[in-house]
Amino acid sequence: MDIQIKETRPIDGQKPGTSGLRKKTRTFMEPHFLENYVQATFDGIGGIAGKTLILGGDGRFFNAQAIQVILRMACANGAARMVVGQNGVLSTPAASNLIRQRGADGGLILSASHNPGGIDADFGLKYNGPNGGPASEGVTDKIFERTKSIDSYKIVETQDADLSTLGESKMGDMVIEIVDPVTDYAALMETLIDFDAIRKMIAGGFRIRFDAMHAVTGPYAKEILENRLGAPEGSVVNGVPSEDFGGGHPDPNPIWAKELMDVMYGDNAPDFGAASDGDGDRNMIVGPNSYVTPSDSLALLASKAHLAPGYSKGLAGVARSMPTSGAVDLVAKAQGIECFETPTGWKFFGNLLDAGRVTLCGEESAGTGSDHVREKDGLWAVLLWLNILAASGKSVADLMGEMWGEFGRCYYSRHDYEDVDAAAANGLMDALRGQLDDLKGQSFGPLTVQMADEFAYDDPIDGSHSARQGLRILFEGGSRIVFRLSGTGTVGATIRVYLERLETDPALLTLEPAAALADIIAAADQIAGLKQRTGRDGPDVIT
Ligand code: VG1
Ligand code: CO
Repeated sequence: MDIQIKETRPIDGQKPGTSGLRKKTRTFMEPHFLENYVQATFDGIGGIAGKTLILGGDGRFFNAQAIQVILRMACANGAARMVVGQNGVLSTPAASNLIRQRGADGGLILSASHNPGGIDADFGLKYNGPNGGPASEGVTDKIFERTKSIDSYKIVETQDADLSTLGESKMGDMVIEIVDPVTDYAALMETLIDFDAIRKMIAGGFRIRFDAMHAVTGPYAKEILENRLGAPEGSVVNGVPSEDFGGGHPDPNPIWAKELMDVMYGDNAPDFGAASDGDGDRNMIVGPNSYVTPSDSLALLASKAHLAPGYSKGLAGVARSMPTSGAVDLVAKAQGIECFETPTGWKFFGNLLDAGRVTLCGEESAGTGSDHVREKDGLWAVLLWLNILAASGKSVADLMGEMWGEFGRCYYSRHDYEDVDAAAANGLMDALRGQLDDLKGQSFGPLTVQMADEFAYDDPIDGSHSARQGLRILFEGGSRIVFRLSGTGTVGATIRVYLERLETDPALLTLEPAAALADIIAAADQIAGLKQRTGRDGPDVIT
């Protein structure tokens, strides 16, 4: 096969963020943009000659085209085998599972996750290592370094591979194996979750509504919830994936999954509602009239996971990202297990999971997962919830009420200021960083600052150090504000403000979060000058 060496030059802005490289789709489609990044990835991981890689994406616009380019480059770079989801589709957790199950050398996942899709929206690409998890910072740094010096890439000229027919074919010496995206993932779920118990609950009239948001989980949810667990057809809605997610924003939160929220807060609501994001790694859980915050969901799953067969021996430990609420810490303390606080992004959980120190982990941004893969996993969280509901016979609201009664309730909210001028956002963070040392002892309304710092993380397994992971302000009594800049956006800067307060008074466990957090919200503005520096009246998105 004719291997071509194409000349190229470094392209600015190919630094991977929280979860791989995310850019406007049109940027990814510019000459050499994708090719440069793919070659830099191959070079950054020490070449792919003789290796087996998993390849698939969330099916958004440009997915199939990009897969063809990656296959031709993988062939030119000497890969032995590429295992590709049928039609180029794999959910992120399913890709992670395949890497592990096949003992592959790694994988490439094409996704911009919860960001909208389409030619005028977003695209993304990331590399996951042999453990199935997102590349560590050490590896992404190498990839980024390579993007700055790259002068050529390798590609073969050949016709497009057939991505639709299951089975093996060849491109030069490289084997291309097309696999069903759902089969292995569904089989894995059956080993962890009590499908019989859920089937019985559903047969008894328990109603589910799963909103796939026109994204990748549609076929997974239909197979598992409808075909295997017997939920009536139509329990999965928006279940046909589309290249632009039906023109929507495949982000499972009360704002973007409003359709589901309206049903769950309406008359005759189903017993359980859930949604997932573009690439299937996030989840939203909502009972009739009771939305569960992701931080609370993590805590609930940690407290009841033993009800599912895959976790019947209990948990080794748990981990949460720093901005995630402390609810799970309280559960871990009660169980006498370790609880780790990591920077934002799933890559930081990998070492702890690999070392067997934690079984469950999660983030406030609707990501929950366990050691069954090395990504967060939306449908898995939904199934674990269903298992817990079936085994306990309780409702979502009952479970949450009991948990708050036992540990107190961590009122929690995240305020996002999106597409802020980058200089203004950096100015805000720099000014705040400069003030941190002086904040201690200062009062803002009824709140007095106990401690303020910039979060840094020393990985307890490999000792690597990650600096500048968010500014946090702790108040006496345990309330907290965290400020950080998003690392997944594609335009301007997004400032995230995370607000949290633990309430233990039994009479005050059912307040509106906005009311419960009012003093903290006011303090955040006073301390950081959010309104003044962003020129906004308030956040663009509150979750
Ligand atoms: C966001 C979330 C973070 C999550 C990341 C990837 O990152 O806050 O918790 O791990 O997205 O999730 P950031 O840097 O924008 O805050 V996904 O589902 O987009 O892969
Ligand atoms: Co995602």
